[in-house]
Amino acid sequence: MVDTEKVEVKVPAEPYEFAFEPGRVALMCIDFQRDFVEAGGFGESLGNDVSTLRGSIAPTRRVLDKFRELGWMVIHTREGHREDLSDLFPSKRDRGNPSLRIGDEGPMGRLLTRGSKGHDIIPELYPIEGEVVLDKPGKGAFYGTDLETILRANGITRLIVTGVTTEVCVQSTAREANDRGFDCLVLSDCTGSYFPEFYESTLNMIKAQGGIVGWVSTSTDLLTAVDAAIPEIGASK
Ligand code: C5J
Repeated sequence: MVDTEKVEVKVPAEPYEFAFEPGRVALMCIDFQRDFVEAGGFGESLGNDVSTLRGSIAPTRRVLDKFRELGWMVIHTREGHREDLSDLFPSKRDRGNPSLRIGDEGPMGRLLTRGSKGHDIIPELYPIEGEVVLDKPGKGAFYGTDLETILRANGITRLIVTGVTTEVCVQSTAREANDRGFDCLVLSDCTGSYFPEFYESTLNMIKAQGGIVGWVSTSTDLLTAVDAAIPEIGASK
């Protein structure tokens, strides 16, 4: 009988291997919302080409499926605001003087407003029962939420990070996690940006200086490492 706590999944990563124990890891799916990923949403209203994000969906789905199969923790986040916008700073609403602002009516309902179609998670990665769905008013998933409590209550110390956009909510969350003592592995093919140069720079920044913010790998390397560890994990189930 193998003790699951002693099983280690060893993922090839940069700047060096990222190892985790199954019971201490959670998958973060950050802001895979229609508002960022689909036409007619908040991202497009800011003038972005949202098609640049879509490549991250299928690899994330493969990782999500594996976490579901193994019963490992999954956390989905959604950036957005209360219907009365009482948690929306004027600076955030007005910045850039866009044609449509947060809370305004768009083709998928009110932009980045809880309860609207655009605020919800895309069907491809839609949460299932038992997965945490965390609504957040800011970019980082720790700001103004109970994420830290949830992670600590569940013994989680390491995060597998996916989501959009790389340099905004993904990076903010990885930095917040790092400052709180959580280790983050960002999967490069499971994140996307409207700006290719920001995508590259962000991943380089995260893994620079010996992993000053975290580690970077790919979904394939993660899944191969998990599958290599599965005979042991399976034996202990
Ligand atoms: C943005 C996010 N880009 N989820 N939010 O405003 O990255």
